[in-house]
Amino acid sequence: MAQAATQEKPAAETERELTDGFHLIIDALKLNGINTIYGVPGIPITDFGRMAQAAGIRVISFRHEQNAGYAASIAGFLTKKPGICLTVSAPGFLNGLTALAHATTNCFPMILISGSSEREIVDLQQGDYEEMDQLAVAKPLCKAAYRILHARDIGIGLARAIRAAVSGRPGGVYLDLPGKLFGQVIDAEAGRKSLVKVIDAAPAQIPAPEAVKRALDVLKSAKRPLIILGKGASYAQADDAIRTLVEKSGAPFLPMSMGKGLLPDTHPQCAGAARSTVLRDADVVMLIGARLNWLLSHGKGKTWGEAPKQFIQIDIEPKEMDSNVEIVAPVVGDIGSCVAALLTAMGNKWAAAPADWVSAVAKKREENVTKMAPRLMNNNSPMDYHGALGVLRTIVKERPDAILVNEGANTLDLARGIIDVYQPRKRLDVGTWGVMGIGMGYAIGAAIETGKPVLAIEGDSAFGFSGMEIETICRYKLPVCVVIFNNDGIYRGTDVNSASSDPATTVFVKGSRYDKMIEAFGGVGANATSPDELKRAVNAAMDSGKPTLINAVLDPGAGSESGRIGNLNPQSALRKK
Ligand code: OXT
Ligand code: ADP
Ligand code: MG
Repeated sequence: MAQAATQEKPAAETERELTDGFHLIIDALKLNGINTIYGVPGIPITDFGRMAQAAGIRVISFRHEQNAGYAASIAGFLTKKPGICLTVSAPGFLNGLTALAHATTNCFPMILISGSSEREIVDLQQGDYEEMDQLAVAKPLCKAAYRILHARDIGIGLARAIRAAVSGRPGGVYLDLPGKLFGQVIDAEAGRKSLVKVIDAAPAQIPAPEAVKRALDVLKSAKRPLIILGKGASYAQADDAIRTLVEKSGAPFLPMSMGKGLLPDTHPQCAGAARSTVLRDADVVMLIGARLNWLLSHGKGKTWGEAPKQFIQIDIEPKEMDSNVEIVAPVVGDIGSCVAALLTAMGNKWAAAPADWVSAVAKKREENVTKMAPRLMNNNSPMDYHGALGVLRTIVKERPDAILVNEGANTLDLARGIIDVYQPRKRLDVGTWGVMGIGMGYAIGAAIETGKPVLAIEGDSAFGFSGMEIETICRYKLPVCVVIFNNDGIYRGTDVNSASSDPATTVFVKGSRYDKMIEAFGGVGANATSPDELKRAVNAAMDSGKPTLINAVLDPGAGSESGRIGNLNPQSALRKK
């Protein structure tokens, strides 16, 4: 707080306590329990970052705003509070915008706060430093976008941003702070009074009793019920109630990628290893926090088989219902309230799912698990995916508390199936867009927010999108172990360009040693050429908690085009067979 001190003013006024935009934003964040900011400094927010740090907010400074944004987005997912990303104007803002759009797409609460240039110059397009109408650019890519022009509106502006991010379906919010705002001075008492502590930011949304009854009537009629648990169910933090519902229903459950761990993948009702079977044969499907988008083949077509299906859907967003196929029993509300209402209405006499269906699914699951088991034991050098993932699977089993971050194509798809997850919100990955680049941002966000060790399993291409942040990991001494599945390229390292001396579009420098990169910043590097070496290196990293990067040498021929989603690649009708 500053004291007004101008000789011309009367005495009463000179003693008036003043505050400014810088301090009001910091006070407003703290008042609302926001204690961490992820960002990159520069004009006009450098001093703001310094002051926030001095005021006790943790300010994590990145090398690129996109990674700071991904960290903020996953902080939102993990904590149910908006993750904050702070950037400079135009280019920094645009770098952060991908992550904001990603947060919106994935239903994670996040606020992108960007400094911006002088409004008068921007609006007349007179060429200011980093000129851009950021508010207009952000609007289509987030839930809400606000600009604060006056220091007295900071409290209300931040309250609006918080509410928009976390209430209803969570998502990204943009908050535009023109450079001039930070230095605006107002009376400190008036400033204090203008701040808003948001009460009940994400109010419970209780489902209608008739919707609950309708859903249970449909579920009761099922001969082959299935429950699908999506990342909305993980986000909801209604873990015990969800587990009770699944167990009471007796139905097989299928976790989506980030729904894994709500119930352990080793749970007897888990149908993760019988995915095709349950999607094809189920007659009633209850979706909890999962959309019928591309990841579930839109609820129709070959994946879902010929047998007629009835869908029950639990979601906070009413417009999600009937988005792809008819939902016969929509239950609109927050998952915690919906599941609690379902459990109450089920009572104590609920008949568990038919035994023949449950045992048919279990049989299929055991067949698949047994078929896979020997492949996970191989000690090939160079490694294949199964050999490498076999040892990582055991390490995660022994350390269920660790958070797994995962991206790539084959590295992603095979790790998702092979590595069992035992606790909620322990698997973080590419999400709804299948985006490469979340890796190091997620790893940093997860380590900062939870204090738990992080194991990031990265394709060599995927890692490249955020690789520079290993310096950030070393700088903040975070317990992150990065394992790079190095098969010399995107999908594989064996493509050849026969038209010129340029390398093929999907291959990288052969035999790269990514482990050397982290050594430049004082971290631990290791090169692993066999599953045994990989196991030793990862265990050492997880025991020490030191920032570590392991270059896991994979056979360049291992892997298939686009992993498990090669079918989505358009084919040229003119391509020679
Ligand atoms: O039931 P069936 O018989 O069908 O069997 C299933 C399960 O039952 C069974 N299963 C098991 N069996 C035994 N034991 C266990 N425990 C078990 N668990 C499961 O296994 C099968 C398969 O199960 P799954 O995986 O559950 O089922 P399925 O059918 O695959 O599920 C369908 C999907 C759609 C739900 C699933 O596939 C999925 O979630 N997919 C997500 C895919 C995704 O998002 N991919 C990322 C994008 S790919 C591509 O776009 C890439 N790019 C382009 C790019 C991107 N993305 N972003 C940006 C910003 N720029 C560019 C790039 C550049 S990937 C990429 C880099 C790739 O190279 P890297 O070097 O990084 O990686 P590598 O490939 O490793 O080289
Ligand atoms: P997945 O990719 O795991 O299938 P999606 O991202 O497609 O999951 O779906 C998540 C769904 O969860 C979204 O439709 C979102 O509206 C919903 N959701 C998120 N949080 C809650 C909540 N607290 N209560 C109810 N629904 C929620
Ligand atoms: Mg690769």
